[in-house]
Parts: sequence; C-alpha cells; structure tokens
Amino acid sequence: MKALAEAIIKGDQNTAVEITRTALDEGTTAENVLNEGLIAGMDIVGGRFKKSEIYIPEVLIAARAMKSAMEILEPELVKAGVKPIGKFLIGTVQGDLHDIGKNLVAMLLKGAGFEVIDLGVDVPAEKFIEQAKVADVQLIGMSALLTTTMPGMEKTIKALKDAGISAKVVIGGAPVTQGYADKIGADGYAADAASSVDVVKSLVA
Ligand code: B1M
Repeated sequence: MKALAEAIIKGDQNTAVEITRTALDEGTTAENVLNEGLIAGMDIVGGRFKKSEIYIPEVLIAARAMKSAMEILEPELVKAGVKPIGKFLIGTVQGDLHDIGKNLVAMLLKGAGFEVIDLGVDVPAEKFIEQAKVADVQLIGMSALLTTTMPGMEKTIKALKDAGISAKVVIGGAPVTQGYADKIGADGYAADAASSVDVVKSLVA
C-alpha cells in the first residue's frame, strides 16, 4: 500500500493501476486499497499543495492516477458495501464559467473518500436544489471567481433554506472570504482546495 500511495503521489498512472489490480488479486480488501493506498497518497498530495511544495499540474496528474485506479476499485467497493464518507454536490455559481479551482476541490474531496457530484459551471440555485434533493447530499460546495457572481452564493443559500434543504454549505473562490461566508450564512469557507478537505471533514464529523 505504501508503493501504491507513492505511485499516486508521483502521478504514476500505470503503476497505480498495476498495484491496485495485484493487491485485489492477492486478497487485499478494496477498503484497504482505498484507505491505505489511494487516500493516503492523495492526503500527502493535498498537504504538499497546501504548503506550496507542489503546484496544480502535480495535483492534476496525481488525481488522474487516482481516477484510473478507482475505475478498477469501484466495482469491488460496491460489492463490499463500502460507503463514501459523505456525498458532496459542487458547482460554480450562475453566470460564472471559471472551473479550475472548483475541479481541484472536487478532485481532492474524491481523493479524501467523498462521493462528489459535479454540476459544472454556471449553476443556478434551482439546479443546486433539484440535485441536492435527487442525490440526497449532506454537503454542498459553491465556487465563484467573479465579484459579480458572488451574490449567486447568497441567493442559493437562501433558496436552499427556503426549500427545506439542510445540507451544509461550503464556499470558496478567489474573491470569497471568511467574512463573506459568515455574512451570507454559509457553514464553511475554504481559501484553497486542500483546506476544503479539512473544512468539509469537520462538517461531517
Ligand atoms: Co477570468 N477572471 N474572466 N477567466 N480569470 C479572473 C478571475 C480575474 C481575477 C482576472 C483579472 O481581471 N485579473 C477577473 C475577475 C475580476 C473580479 O471579478 N474581481 C476575471 C474576469 C473579469 C473574467 C471575465 C469577465 C473576462 C471577460 O470576459 N471580460 C470572464 C468571465 C467569464 C464568466 O465566468 N462568465 C473570464 C473568463 C475567463 C476564462 C474563461 C478565459 C478563464 C476560465 C477558464 C476555466 O476556468 N475553465 C479565466 C481564467 C483562467 C482566469 C484567471 C486568469 C485564473 C483563474 C484560475 O483558474 N485560477 C483569473 C485571474 C487570476 O486568478 N490570476 C481570472 C487558478 C485556480 C486554481 O484558482 O479558481 O481561485 P481559484 O481556486 C482556488 C481557490 O479560490 C479555492 O481553491 C483553489 C486553489 O486551491 N477555491 C475553492 C475555488 N473554489 C473553491 C470552492 C471551495 C473551496 C475553495 O469550496 C466549495
């Protein structure tokens, strides 16, 4: 599992896939492969990204290796009845097409063991509500990169409350601050993708 974590950290897709296959063939449980190999590796990637020891390309490459290994692991996790830590719905708010930061948040959360449902960009409040109900999520994340689209977060939080949805809401994006999150009634704010994992975990704890 240490070698698998190392392959994820290096973004070595082929080795990650090979070790995942071998480990399952040799009888290692899918849960063990997930927690001790893939998540352990992504944890380190997230930590290094937070400390600016690595940058976006390295995170993307690690996430790609994890995704390939997950394709092999997923059917086994389903068979074993392993549940994700929580379901997280994420999107960039209405009018906003920026998605690089949002995608990083989604990748690191997947890497941390969450099921992530990504609604993409330009997501209106109604779509957040509809999908939150359909997928019965515990957590909702919103990203905004424009000062002009930030009010979409407040509008969505209000609409979610009005619709009786009790999922916790986490927000982020370059112009967003903790003060703004407090002002609009968000449950959490994260300045970067790596911290979003800590914030989201603290909300499900
Ligand atoms: Co635009 N853009 N852009 N842009 N763009 C900015 C944001 C801008 C600051 C550039 C500038 O003027 N200096 C400016 C906004 C100014 C403002 O509102 N104050 C701006 C503008 C004005 C615009 C347009 C209006 C330009 C125009 O057409 N006149 C237009 C708007 C289009 C629209 O959305 N409707 C526009 C368009 C675009 C592109 C399409 C060309 C492209 C986006 C491509 C894409 O995303 N697929 C683009 C880009 C790339 C940028 C910059 C250069 C980079 C943004 C980025 O991806 N950063 C940006 C300037 C800059 O930041 N230097 C700029 C990297 C990314 C990893 O960071 O998204 O901040 P970020 O994510 C961080 C954190 O914020 C956090 O985690 C990430 C790091 O770990 N985070 C979260 C993000 N979401 C989170 C959610 C969370 C938690 C943390 O919880 C759920």
